Amino acid sequence: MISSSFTLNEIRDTPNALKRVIGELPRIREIADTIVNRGINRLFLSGCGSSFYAAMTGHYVLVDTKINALALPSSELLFYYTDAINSSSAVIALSRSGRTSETLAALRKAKEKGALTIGITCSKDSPLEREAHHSLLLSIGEEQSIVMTKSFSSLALSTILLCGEVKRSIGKELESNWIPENLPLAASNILKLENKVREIASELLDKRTFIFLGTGSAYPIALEGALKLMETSYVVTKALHSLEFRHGPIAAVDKNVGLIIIAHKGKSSSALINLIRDLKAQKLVPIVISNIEELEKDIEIPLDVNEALLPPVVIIPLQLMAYYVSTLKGLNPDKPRRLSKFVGRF
Ligand code: F1P
Repeated sequence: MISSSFTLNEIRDTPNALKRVIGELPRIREIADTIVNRGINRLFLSGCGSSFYAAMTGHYVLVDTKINALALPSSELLFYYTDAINSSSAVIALSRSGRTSETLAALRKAKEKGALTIGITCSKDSPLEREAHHSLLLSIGEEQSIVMTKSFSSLALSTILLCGEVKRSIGKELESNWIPENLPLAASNILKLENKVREIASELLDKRTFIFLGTGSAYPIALEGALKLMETSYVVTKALHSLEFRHGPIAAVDKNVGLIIIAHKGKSSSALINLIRDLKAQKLVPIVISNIEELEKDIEIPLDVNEALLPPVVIIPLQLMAYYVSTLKGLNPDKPRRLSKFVGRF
């Protein structure tokens, strides 16, 4: 096992990164007002890999508004949606490096089509920061890790906050449980569960496949959790909308498959409680990560806020799980095979 890992240290630095992002609220409000004052009616949220999943987390904030928000991988936006982009559109492009080829190409195309472009990045003076009409630079400290950790939480939180501020700017009240200030402390508390997560990981080493389930804002977390495990531990993983699991995939599950449910307290709580009860009745024992009081949990999320705000914190135990499955298998998550920090050509 490796003794000191920058990937692990950067996961542990997430509370500080989240504080930094919350400190950017004045700038986030400015950008949100620009979007609203321009009369934007269509918002494309895009990125690649983890940045795409971070972009997805923003989408859930705007579903009950007149703004049509759609999250897409940058390549899909570029290849299939450019005809839908015009001067009433805004493209919010996320990229830790600010250098990913498809993301830059989509941004450039969107500019050509007259869209308002917003870049969210952790990399100062990157092409994304320079070329977007407006950019939000997240100064969370250099992330050495190849797989995204605190940068994922930071990109997700900034996107969620930006979409929340867009909502506020169009005159919609944010719910009383919209309390982003509670996230850094919750992230610190989750990190105290590291030993428990390590124990859980140690019981997963013989699994050949993993299925991650999530509804609403937990779905991008299921996707990102599945990606983290694949990137660090080289196992095949799949993420599904939780209730979709019963529509076919359940047939493929046996003792070689690890099943993980991310259950956010919110609109689908009662359906998730029923789902988990039904799975247990069929002798399927999922690992449950949740803040729903009524559920028996393997990892309890100590945070009771609007479910759209949960992703930046809920991803932490999944990152730790990926880290420990990897190291307990004798792999090195600091050096994932074939991966580089960004993909610069397509
Ligand atoms: C995005 C990304 C990462 C992934 C891999 C390659 O980079 O896809 O999510 O882990 O290392 O790059 P970026 O556009 O956010 O810099």
